[in-house]
Amino acid sequence: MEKIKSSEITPESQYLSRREFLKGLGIVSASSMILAACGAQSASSTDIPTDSPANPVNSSPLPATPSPTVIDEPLTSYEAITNYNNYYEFTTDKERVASLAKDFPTSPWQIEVGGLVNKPKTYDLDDISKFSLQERIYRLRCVEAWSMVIPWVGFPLSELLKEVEPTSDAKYVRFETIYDPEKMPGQKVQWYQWPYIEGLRVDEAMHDLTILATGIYGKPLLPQNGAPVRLVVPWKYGFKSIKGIVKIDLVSEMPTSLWMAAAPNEYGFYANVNPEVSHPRWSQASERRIGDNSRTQTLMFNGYEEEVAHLYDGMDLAVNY
Ligand SMILES: Nc1nc2c(c(=O)[nH]1)N[C@H]1C(S)=C(S)[C@@H](COP(=O)(O)O)O[C@H]1N2
Ligand SMILES: [Mo]
Repeated sequence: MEKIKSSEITPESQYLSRREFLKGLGIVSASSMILAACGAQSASSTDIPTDSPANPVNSSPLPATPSPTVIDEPLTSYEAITNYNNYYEFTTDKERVASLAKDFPTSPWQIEVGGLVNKPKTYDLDDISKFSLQERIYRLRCVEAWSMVIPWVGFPLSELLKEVEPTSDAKYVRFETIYDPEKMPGQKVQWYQWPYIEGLRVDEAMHDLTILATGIYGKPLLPQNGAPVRLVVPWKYGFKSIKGIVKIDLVSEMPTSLWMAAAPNEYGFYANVNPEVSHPRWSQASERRIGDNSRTQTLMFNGYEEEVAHLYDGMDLAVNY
């Protein structure tokens, strides 16, 4: 396996010129320029480890346009993002997911998209690579009250959904993870109803913040982060962001997720991050930031209130948890 070439590491000058370019388009604020200058927000220029058994960095950087959203908080290190994971298909031990998932084959891979659509289509990795990639720097807030700031690379889910043309009967999107108990030892644990299922309302799925991610820090996703393709819905608890997707169906009824089936009184369909609605067993008012272990206040809709609150107008968020 080869090391990262120095030419792949974006020098700050180039990074700043990307920002200048965005600024020209009017989508970077003055404060984010200052952050960029401080090096606080650079997905592809810092913290990328060289090759190690736990972190096989073996492919070229993904070509992505810079993130339209910039967060006034340091990025979580690549090391932490790739070594502290929830992926119950492998194990419930966050620090062992990376090693158990290391050899999980993520190519070839197909995603079957169907249900209530005019143009069902099975996507392979080549088809997926045709979507134009963007960097999206998002907070990830796990329902267990820890969080990270992750520079994803991906594309809006809406772009894929538009290709398959949902019919007017389609109200929800149902996602399914690969089922392969021989390679995913956690799937032999009978307590959970495999495969992992998640769901969104169609309007949530079409929201621009909702992406299908294929990379982190400008590198293709590693198996532990849900390679080759996983969902990222930044205003919802992390468990909604389903990994290793093989099936996407447009449906008329609200899907039952793995977590709704496992503990319906603890995990609802919406799972919007909400500091005011406690988990039955713990408060959601604050969170532990992975990396420095600092305690920070949890924000309504994980800080994306302005963008998404309107989706829930008139809904009681304590009932629709
Ligand atoms: N298929 C699948 N997707 C999953 C999970 C899982 O166990 N299986 N865990 C979820 C949870 S609880 C979280 S917090 C995030 C963690 O993503 P990360 O390990 O890439 O940070 O993935 C989510 N997606
Ligand atoms: Mo989570």
